Parts: sequence; C-alpha cells; structure tokens
Amino acid sequence: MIFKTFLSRICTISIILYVVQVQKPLFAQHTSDEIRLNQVGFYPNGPKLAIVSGDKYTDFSVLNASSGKVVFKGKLGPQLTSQHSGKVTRPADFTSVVKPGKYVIALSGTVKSAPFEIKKNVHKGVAQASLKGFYYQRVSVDLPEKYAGKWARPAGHPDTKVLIHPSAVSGDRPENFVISAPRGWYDAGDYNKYIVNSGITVGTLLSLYEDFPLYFENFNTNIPESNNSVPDLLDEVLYNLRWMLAMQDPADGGVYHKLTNPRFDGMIMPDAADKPRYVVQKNTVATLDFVAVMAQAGRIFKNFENKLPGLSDSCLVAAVKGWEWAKKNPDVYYNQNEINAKFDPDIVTGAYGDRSAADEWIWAASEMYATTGKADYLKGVDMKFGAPMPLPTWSMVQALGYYTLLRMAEDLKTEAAVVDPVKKSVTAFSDELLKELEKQPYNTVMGKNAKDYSWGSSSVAANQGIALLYTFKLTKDRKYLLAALGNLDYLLGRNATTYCFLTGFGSKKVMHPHHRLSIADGIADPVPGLLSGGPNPGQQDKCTTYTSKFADESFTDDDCSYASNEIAINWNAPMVYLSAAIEALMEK
Ligand code: 9MR
Ligand code: 9MR
Repeated sequence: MIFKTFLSRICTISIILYVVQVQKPLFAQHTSDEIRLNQVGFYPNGPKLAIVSGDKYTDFSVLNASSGKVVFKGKLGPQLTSQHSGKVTRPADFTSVVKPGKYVIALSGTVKSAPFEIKKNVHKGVAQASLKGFYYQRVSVDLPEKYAGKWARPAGHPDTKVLIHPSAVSGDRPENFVISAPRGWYDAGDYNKYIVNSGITVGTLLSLYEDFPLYFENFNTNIPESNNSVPDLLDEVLYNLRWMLAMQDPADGGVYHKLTNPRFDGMIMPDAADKPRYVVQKNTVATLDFVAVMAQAGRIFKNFENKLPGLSDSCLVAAVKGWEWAKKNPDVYYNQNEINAKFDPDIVTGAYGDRSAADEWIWAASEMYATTGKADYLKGVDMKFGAPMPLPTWSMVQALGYYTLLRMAEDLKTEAAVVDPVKKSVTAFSDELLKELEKQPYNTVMGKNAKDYSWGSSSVAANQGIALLYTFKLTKDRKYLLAALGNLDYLLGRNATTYCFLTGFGSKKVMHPHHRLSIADGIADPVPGLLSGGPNPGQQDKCTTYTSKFADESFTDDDCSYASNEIAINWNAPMVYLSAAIEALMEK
C-alpha cells in the first residue's frame, strides 16, 4: 500500500518533471562545457570573446536566446595550445554583436552555450555582490534577514573576552589578561582574524574608493549602514577597521599578529563556536600593514569628519604609534613553529608568516607620506625602484605603496625622482604581462606563467587586472583596460575549468566552497559574492575529487578543497576593485 502510493508519487513527480523540462527553452538543456566565456555577459561597446575547446569545429553562430534566430555567423580563429595541458582551443569573436539582449553561442544544432547578456553596466551586480560578500563575513553581529536574506544568522565569536597568549605578553598585559577586540571579518573559510591579511584587503578596498570616489556615491549594498551618508564601501571597511584598531597594544603601539582559536573550529555555524580566542605575538610585518591601513584611513575619513567625528584622528594617531614601534622593533617576525616550541597552547591556524618587512616598509612609508605630506617618511626606506613591481599578495605589498604614490603625486607635488620610477615600474609590469597575449589559449594575461596558478590564483587574475588599470590611467592606452577586462572574463568563466568563480553567478556555478558558513548553514546555495580561490596544482588539501593535475585545470568544486576552492577576504577585495573599476571606466 505504502509502496504503491510511493510509486504513484514517483510517477506524478516524473510527469511534472517531464513537463517542466520540455517547456524549458531548448538551449537550456544542452549547455556545453566546450564553450568557455564570461557567463555574466558583455558590454554593448566592448570586446566579446568565447573560447571553444578542441578542434572539432570551424564555425559558430550567435543566436537570440528566446527566439533562436541567428544574429551573427562567424569563423573560429586559429588554433592555440595551452602551455599547461597541451590542449587546443579556438577563439570565437563576436564583438560586432552590439545590440543589448540575451544570446547563446552555437557550434552546431545541439552544442550551445548557456544564455548570457549583452547590456550596459553588465558587471554592476558582480561588483555589488562581491562587496556584499564582506557583510556576510562580519564577526560578532547578527545578520538579520532584511540584509542577509536566506543567509540570515545569529552572531558568533563576540571576541569581547580575548586572552593574551604567552607569546604576546608585555608591559601591563600578562598571560591570559583579557582584552576586547570584537567585529572585523572572518578571514576566509575559517573563523579567525589575521592582521596581515586584513591589511592588504582593507588597503585594496580603500584604494578603490580613492581611485573612484564618485562611482561610490550611488553604490548600495543593502547593509545596516546603507542610509547613513557615508558610502557603503567605506561603511563596510569601517566594520573591519574598528577591529584592527583594537589589535594595537595601547601601551607601546605594537600590533598583534592575529586573533585566533588555537586550532580551527569544526564545520559549525559561528554561534556554535565556543573555543577560547587569543591574540598572539606583536611583530613588525603586522604592525607596518596596520600603519599603512590606518594612515590611508586617516586621510580618507578626514572628509567624513562631521559624520564620523574623531575617527580620522584616531586612525592617524594609531598609525604614528605603530610606525614608532616598528622603528624600534624592525625585525620581529612571526614564526609559528618557533612560538609553538616555546609556548602553550600551540597555535595551528593560518600562519601568514613573512620573513621580510622590506615591502611593508615601502607601503607604510608611502601611506604616511601621502597622508602627512612629509617626505621624510620615505627617507631611509629602500623603495626598490627600477625593476617591474611584484604583484600584490598578502606577503608582498609594495605595489600598494606604489599605487598610492601614483594617485597622490599631483596633490603632493611629489618630486619626479620619486614618482617617475614608480610609473616605470608599474608600466614595465603590465607590458611584461601583455607580451604574446595573442598566443594565450584563453586570450588572457592570466595563466601565461605557470606560477600564476598559486593558492588563491583567482586573486592573481584580479590583481593583475588592477595593475593593468593603473597602467591604463597612466598611459590612456585602451589595450591595458581591455586586458584587465579579459581577466574579469577569466574569473567569470573564460578559463580552462569552465567555472564562474564568483559564488551566486554564472551558468556553471561554484556550489561547494571550503567555507564554514556555507557548509554548516543547511542552505543549498553557498553564501553569494565570494570568490573561489581557483586552480592550484599544489593540491595541498589532498582532496580526491580533482579531475586534472594540469595547472590551469587543477580545481575541484568540493568543500574539502581549501587549496583550490576556499574563499578569502584578500581574494574578494581585488574582485570588488576589478569589477567596480571596470564598470566605472566602461560606463564612459
Ligand atoms: O579550514 C582550514 C582553512 O581555512 C585553511 O586555509 C587550511 C590551510 O591552513 O586549513 C583548513 O583546515 C584544515 C586543516 O588544515 C587540516 N585539517 C582539516 C581542516 C579542515 O579541512
Ligand atoms: O592565502 C594563503 C596562501 O598564500 C598560503 O599558501 C596558505 C597556506 O599557508 O594559506 C592561505 O591563507 C589561508 C590562511 O592561512 C587561513 N585562512 C584561510 C586562508 C586562505 O586559504
């Protein structure tokens, strides 16, 4: 009896499913992994490129997605070979399709792409969502449904009773002394808060604001502060900045490395976490990152003095105190193994250990100079001009200083001897990227070098894009802007994995990021607006679901994969920058 009802239910369900399926537009059924393109879409006046894998086809067409009418027929470009996998691809250029609408690409009657859009402001939603991603990472606060929708959740990690770890003891703060350092963003898939990684993240977001202040006047992300008169971008940054301020030892100006559990929380929701939290060792690198961020914040929030009275001054005072501490303590490095050999409890969360502060000095000095106008801050710091700049990563931040020098040179009347070599260094970096672009299998500067596919490779693509945009600003040569857009296309689907790397977007979506919130919340869709780390042939997580070892394909949409599919604030920030800046620039 029960069995019969069960059977008849199955029949009804399959009939319903069948009806639903045949009523869907034909194209939705056969979306092909052979066609790789920005799954979000294209600007009417912008370049439009899809990449076809393999050598089976010679022609392609573009169809109107609802009527199926052919609007463009084209020949595929010449065959290209991936330096990573040896696999061949052919480009499909449909730049001449300019009319806004929904389209699909077809290689044959049945081999078609998913629908995509051509429209103005096509990446605005991407920019807003990737900034909103930070809201979902907020620590110590409830996320009500009004702002968080189905991802609403109660507060976790109050961080009002944080212990001084024995490695962090000094002055009037003995071991297990209690301090309060609430708020901030969860770093990544884990629930800890790290100053070094917050540094590059906040620096990138503040630079975005300084580079495009007008664009952010009307940029709403539906956060609790949306109705105050401060741009949402700055409100979001402020949520983390207030935590960072609490990480400075008021007695001497030194800054703790991180606020962390001894070991990672399990795959639980934040409100279920109950392990003790510690601040650990003050050090030079963390302190200089803090100085850079506070100096920049002090400069920016000066313009919001009536809305946020005293904030700018507090930031600047904190920056100066940190600078003085670093001058007195120029070579204290965080070495987790050494600390664990000496102290208990052992700390085994993210290390963010960096054995050189040379680049942090450049960044901190540049921001201190830019805010105070005192060129003395640059004296005695080796600015390492003369070579192409290294790409920003959490452990290599001098480019952030260079970007600020470029941005502020006119206001500060910076002498040519300082700013000219910076221009050369940034441009040299971009020119190196652009070499042989036409030979690249996905027509992106991303992935030209195997080392682009490091842990968090998506942030490499985004940060390369940012460098290209600074070069565009310097030279006015559109080739840099278009190459930056090419890296955004990469992140949104024009890549060898076939995935769109921003959660909540694309037709081939990332569904299982290594992200405790998304794993534990019981909701099928991951928290949206988070950038997956992307291909990383290191496969340090030893997940068994990778299907390829090739650098450009070494990605698995599996929550076991912290080496290829975690999310992190320092990867999201350049995504916000790249997508918002491209919107601001392509609008013109
Ligand atoms: O969840 C952790 C992730 O945030 C880190 O990036 C990663 C590397 O430090 O580590 C993850 O934690 C794993 C730990 O390293 C080993 N045991 C399993 C943990 C969860 O997958
Ligand atoms: O982004 C970090 C990457 O460069 C390192 O190789 C990796 C292993 O140390 O750690 C990454 O950072 C993780 C941090 O240690 C803990 N939170 C999650 C971060 C992203 O995976």
